[in-house]
Amino acid sequence: VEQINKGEEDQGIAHDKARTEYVRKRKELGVRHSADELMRVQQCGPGYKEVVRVKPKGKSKANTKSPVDGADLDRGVLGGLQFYEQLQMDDGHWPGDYGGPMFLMPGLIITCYVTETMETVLGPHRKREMVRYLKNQQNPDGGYGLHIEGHSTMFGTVLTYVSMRLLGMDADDTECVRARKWILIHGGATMIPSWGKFWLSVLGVFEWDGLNPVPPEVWLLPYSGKTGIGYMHPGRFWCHCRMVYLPMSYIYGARIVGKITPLVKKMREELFLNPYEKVDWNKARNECAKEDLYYPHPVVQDALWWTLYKLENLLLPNRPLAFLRRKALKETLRHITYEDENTRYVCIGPVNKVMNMLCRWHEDPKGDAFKLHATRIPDYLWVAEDGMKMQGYNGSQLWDTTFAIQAIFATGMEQKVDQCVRKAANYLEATQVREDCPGPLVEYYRHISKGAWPFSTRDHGWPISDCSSEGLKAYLTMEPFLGEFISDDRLDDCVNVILSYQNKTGGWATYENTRSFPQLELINPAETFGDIVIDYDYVECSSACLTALVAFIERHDRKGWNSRFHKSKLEKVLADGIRFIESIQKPDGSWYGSWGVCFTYACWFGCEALSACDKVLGTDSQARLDRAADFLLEHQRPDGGWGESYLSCELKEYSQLPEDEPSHVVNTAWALLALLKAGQQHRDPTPLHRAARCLLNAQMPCGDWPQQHISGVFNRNCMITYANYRNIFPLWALGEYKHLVLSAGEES
Ligand code: LAN
Repeated sequence: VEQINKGEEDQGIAHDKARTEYVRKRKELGVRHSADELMRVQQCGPGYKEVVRVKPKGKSKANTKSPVDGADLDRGVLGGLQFYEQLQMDDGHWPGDYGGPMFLMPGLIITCYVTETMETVLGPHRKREMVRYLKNQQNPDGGYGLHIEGHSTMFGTVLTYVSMRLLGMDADDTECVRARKWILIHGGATMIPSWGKFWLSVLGVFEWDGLNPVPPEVWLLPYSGKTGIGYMHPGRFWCHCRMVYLPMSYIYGARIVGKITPLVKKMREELFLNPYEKVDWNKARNECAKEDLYYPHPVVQDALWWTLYKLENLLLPNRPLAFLRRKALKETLRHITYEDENTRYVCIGPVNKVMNMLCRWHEDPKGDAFKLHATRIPDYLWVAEDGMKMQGYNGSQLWDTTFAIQAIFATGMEQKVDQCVRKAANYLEATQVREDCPGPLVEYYRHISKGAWPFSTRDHGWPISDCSSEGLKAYLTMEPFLGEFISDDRLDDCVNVILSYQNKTGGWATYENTRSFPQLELINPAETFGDIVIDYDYVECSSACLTALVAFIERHDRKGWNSRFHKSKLEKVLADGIRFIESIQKPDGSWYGSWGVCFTYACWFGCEALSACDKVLGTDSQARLDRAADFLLEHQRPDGGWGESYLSCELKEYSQLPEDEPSHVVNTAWALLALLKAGQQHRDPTPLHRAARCLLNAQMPCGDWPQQHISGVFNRNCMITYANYRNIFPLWALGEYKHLVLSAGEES
């Protein structure tokens, strides 16, 4: 026992040390914020005017105590609406850049290279734009980050280097020389994290021996919770983790490697400190650059990999357990095929998309599956002013549309953009998932989907708790204006999905219920990501579900109850849910956000949930709301806005943007929305006036708002762009401000 305790203590200390070192390094490197110009408006609708951001002339001062002038406010809101209306697509959604991560496109490029489809799948024009993007994203020190705003990492730099070479750049091109220098100074490519080792092995510039095992045999383990081991079955993992390790284990198990071309041989010489033949692959298995280390492996994990590494010898062709490997490859391919067919070859995300494509090529290079995969590559590509990138998903279409709808109605000017509203309704209606995946669902570890809304498109179709909820809320917001256009039955289906998602804790996770224990995080092999192994409860998801149920109850109360679900049942769900939200409110009144930057985002969700449940259940939440408001007010900036750095997400403490930068319109809007929900207008409206003024001051003459720092995040450490947020949230917040503050003023 003493030994175990000591082991855990050492492990804890090692972890803490690595973290401290990481934080120190982070600060020392300074934060590189990509220039506004690089991130500027991507969407050009008819009438879009390029407007240079100049310091606004004669704008009103942030520090006056008076409310914003009503006419100014109306002008800003209407201008914002009319601008945003122009960006809408005919099918009713708003397209937008969903880039940010830098580790995605290399997977695509390597897959195309290995499958010899660089010219057919990508072609000269895309390749040229991809080169432009990679050149644009280089950090001043020559390296590349995990995401566009991040400090240089081995993961970003090596994968980008390899991509540039595969896209046709010469080793002597300036960008390559500088990137290579960064790599060699920081220890060479053996220091790349495990996901990078994986891609390099596929390409043939790394040896599979230098990678910790990803055995497909784990898919043959029993799933049942009755056997303790069942809780480690990958079917219990967070779906993104599961769907990445699924094809990864197939590719690892089958040891897929592309042709060793002259270019590959050159890269073997370019990336390492030693000659390739002299690299110590066994040592390389556990190496990782400290710039990349967000989640250092606990000792137990290294022990586990060591054991599996030894076992691997028995599983290779012509060894005693080769039959097991064959069986496991067959089983994983069955699941890969299921995922392909049930997402119409879009796949759940950009990582498994290209890995699945590689697996299906390996299965049959001339087969239909591989061709169908190739046709859905463009779904992930986006060309912007900085070049062509691979997005973090096949887009955020449905998600943005639900928020856009709620924002438009918050302004009270929906009649002025009538056509736009109707088109958005059309997208919402068309995107609801109408059927479950083919059964038996448990055999494929899938949750129900019937009635849910996905994050992007109906073809993608994976159901998500908060997308379903925001979809339902958007519908209920529009119904009084447009009349019924989704049947009661379909709304009930959606509620059914939402209820099915509630965990025993009372909270809600993302795509599925939580299926195992947080201790499973000990075997998270991805050094760059935190909390990826199981699906956890989140304040964002829980709040969206609660507020959707409240809106649903209110609708039926208004129209006469006509639902499969009893009100009392829903109230019980709300009571459990709000207790969960309360339980994760921090002592300082805030919540930590997992999918947006960060405390401002989460406080908005927290306050929405408390205030909505208070209305229905009388939970007496005012003291909690006041605490959340106090937290936000503490971080209001001199210009009246909020500017939260993405470092909040990594460090889990509120981090301000540098003082000399203007506040961020999206953070400001979230904070303003949260404060309004918390009832700040009844305590002291001055901070609200200042925030509203800050938003109006930042608006550009064409009605757009500037694209500032990146607003989205996943897995604690990687950032992702939500281009639509800069339009949606200022409109929403100004709309609510107008109703709650100005009308209150008029009444009094
Ligand atoms: C998303 C995008 C949407 C997001 C919200 C709906 C906003 C959130 O409230 C719940 C989580 C979810 C669904 C989410 C989870 C993680 C995703 C899928 C992403 C951020 C988009 C990209 C990211 C995915 C994991 C990226 C691929 C990288 C891996 C490490 C597999």
